[in-house]
Amino acid sequence: MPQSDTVTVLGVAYDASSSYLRGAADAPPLIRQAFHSDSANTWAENGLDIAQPGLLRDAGDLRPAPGADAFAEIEAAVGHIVQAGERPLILGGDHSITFPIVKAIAAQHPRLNILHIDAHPDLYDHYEGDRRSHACPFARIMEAGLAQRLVQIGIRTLNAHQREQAARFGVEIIEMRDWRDDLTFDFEGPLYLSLDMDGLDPAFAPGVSHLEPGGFSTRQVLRVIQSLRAPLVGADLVEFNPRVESRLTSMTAAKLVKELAAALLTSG
Ligand SMILES: [Mn+2]
Repeated sequence: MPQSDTVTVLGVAYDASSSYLRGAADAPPLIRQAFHSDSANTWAENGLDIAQPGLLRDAGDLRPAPGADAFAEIEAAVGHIVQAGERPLILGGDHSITFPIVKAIAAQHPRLNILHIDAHPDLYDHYEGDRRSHACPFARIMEAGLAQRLVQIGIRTLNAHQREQAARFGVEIIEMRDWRDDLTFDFEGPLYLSLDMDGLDPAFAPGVSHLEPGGFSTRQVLRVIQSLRAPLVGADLVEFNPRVESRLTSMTAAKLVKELAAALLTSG
């Protein structure tokens, strides 16, 4: 049974901090379309129909205007959701948006933990001179002291710089090559989950800008989401790039959104 307030879905149509390919800004409407597709139903695997009235609220898409301070707009929009006592489920957009999202959530939850699923640690101090790049959000989050713990899983692209950054910030990384399916995660206090679609293997989610083989199956990610043991206060799903592939990846993203919503509604 639901134990928390409403989950609010907000799309963030922003991909200007992508370092390689644009297109992630096109993702939110396609995820919604897949979610509402007649090919599937709205029941999560735990038996909760998340389309029941009152559980999900759709706040539409935020589409920062060129030249606007996109990060300030994102932080303000997520702040409104959190201050209303609702739990944000953000559909990206490139991964740079996680910094302003987490800023807004940490303002309400100062002892925040983060579980980050990704092929990449996104810990660059800057990427090609850009400190707001989608390769940097977790460096910004840790520098700002927004998380008491950051645990990263699915990682398979560490280089020397990012290993140094992880050591500097005390990031707990479980590299993909060390993954075991019986791992579980316990957190003291509120939890935020950031899900980069390229954490999955490209066989399961080919519609991403940075195809990185050797990742999770959809079922492995579902199991992580379904076995969280902490109060989940927010989540994002980012980096789906429909210009690379959309038919399979939009359905995979919609399935993950459904399970994330169920976890937000029922976790601790
Ligand atoms: Mn990534």
